[in-house]
Amino acid sequence: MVVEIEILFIQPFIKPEIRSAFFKLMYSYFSKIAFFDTYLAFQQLAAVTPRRHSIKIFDERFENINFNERCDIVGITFPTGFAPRAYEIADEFRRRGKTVVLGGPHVSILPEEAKQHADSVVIGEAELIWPQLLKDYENGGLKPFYKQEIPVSAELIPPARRDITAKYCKPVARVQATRGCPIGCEFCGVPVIEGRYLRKRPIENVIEEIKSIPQRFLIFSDASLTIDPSYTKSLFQEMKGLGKKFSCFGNTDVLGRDDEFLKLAKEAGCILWYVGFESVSQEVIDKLGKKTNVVKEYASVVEKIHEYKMAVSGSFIFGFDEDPKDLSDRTVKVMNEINLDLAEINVLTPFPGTPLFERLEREGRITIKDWFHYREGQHGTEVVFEPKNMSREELYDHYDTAFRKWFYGLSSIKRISKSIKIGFYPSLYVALANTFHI
Ligand code: B12
Ligand code: SF4
Repeated sequence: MVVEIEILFIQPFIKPEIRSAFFKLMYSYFSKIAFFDTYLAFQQLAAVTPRRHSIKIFDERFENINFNERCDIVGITFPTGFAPRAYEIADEFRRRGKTVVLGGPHVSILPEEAKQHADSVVIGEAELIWPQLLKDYENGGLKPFYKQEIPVSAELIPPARRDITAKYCKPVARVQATRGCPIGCEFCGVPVIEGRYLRKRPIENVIEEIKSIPQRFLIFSDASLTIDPSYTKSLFQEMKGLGKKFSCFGNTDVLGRDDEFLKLAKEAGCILWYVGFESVSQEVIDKLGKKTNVVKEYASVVEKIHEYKMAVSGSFIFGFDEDPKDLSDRTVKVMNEINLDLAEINVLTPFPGTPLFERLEREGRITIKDWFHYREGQHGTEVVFEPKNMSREELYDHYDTAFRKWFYGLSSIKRISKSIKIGFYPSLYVALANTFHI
């Protein structure tokens, strides 16, 4: 029997009633601008969904969920910080008799927790599992858990179906060429979720997909495009002439040294590199296992990327055991000295499944397990563990002080005006991101 399943995908955001007044204002007036892209998870699931089934989507960043929407299966994706909201949504749909399926980074680590709010839980990647789950549903044999035991081979990752999010009219699209990261930094979920082996999609598949994307602006969702420089160089070579502008994640070792890599990136249309600098202390870097980073080279890395007319967004984390007492002053000073165009400051967050979570749990230092606070610096962030050389309040204060020093006052304006030198698109992005703090 051929059955049409009505699928409703939901991307949860922050509970409407706990958004602060400022956030509500931001949400109602600016969210459509500030969040300029849609995410890949459901676009990938849509790509492997048989065409006879229908798909609708609610991204709670852009619209409220209609709990009366007609559907058979509700699929929800979320990272840890959004779990409480996701479970609330799941429970509500189940009360209304819908079948709820949960997937994504949080449930892949804690499937038993997720199962309390779902009819079925998908553990790991779903390109191969999702079609099987739909078949089982059609046949009345939905299983409680589905698990992708070994990572999906890169050749089997299909081009994402972006038509399912077309109603949001976003100017930027996401694309992914590789999955996995072998570096294994203690705090990071990527090696846990995508594995430590770098899987590379065939370049022709990525290029075909990019050609089919209507948006001119792209963001690569790859954890790092510098892990295999020769693969990425070939990808960039093929992107030349496609007329795209893009941003992507990369590490300091390659970006600080490989002129050919940077030249090809620029020619391919790269306007911005997101770089995980993490800390201005080499002791911290060594301890967390980020083998790519040498703190005294940070300034020359940024200079080199600027030389090729691309902007740099640096990411820093506050809360490591070896962090000094003058953490915020010292970090913001270095951020300014190395000439970053943009920055992201995060509070160290032990996401379940990471080596950091396991260590802090062993040491009895995790004090909050309400997942709502596992946000690294977004609205609702708290320090969820006992830091070593300062109190939780002092750590939060360092984060807050650094955030204010970096974003408020004249410093954003200075960065925006300085970035004019690196060209129209990079400086446009720098202006937008400094203004909206993204
Ligand atoms: C690109 C990216 C972003 C982008 C886009 C976010 C997004 N949700 O796609 C941006 C920059 C906006 C972002 C923001 C954040 N991110 Co982020 N991000 C990533 C990254 C590098 C890739 C995500 C991606 O696109 N993967 C490709 C897609 C196809 O894979 P996927 O989402 O896992 O989905 C697959 C499966 O999981 C499964 N699946 C997923 N959902 C569902 C649902 C159902 C129903 C089913 C059946 C299957 C299924 O099927 C998909 C296909 O195989 C990951 C690291 C990683 N490699 O996972 C971190 C990661 C997901 N992010 C993380 C975090 C913490 C955040 C932030 C909280 C950071 C912050 N301080 O703001 C926010 C949260 C925003 C949000 N609501 O998602 C953590 C999550 C850890 C955790 N346990 O929560 C990760 C793992 C990185 C890390 N630090 O360890 N992120
Ligand atoms: S290099 Fe980046 S993606 Fe890889 S483990 Fe470290 S933080 Fe995660």
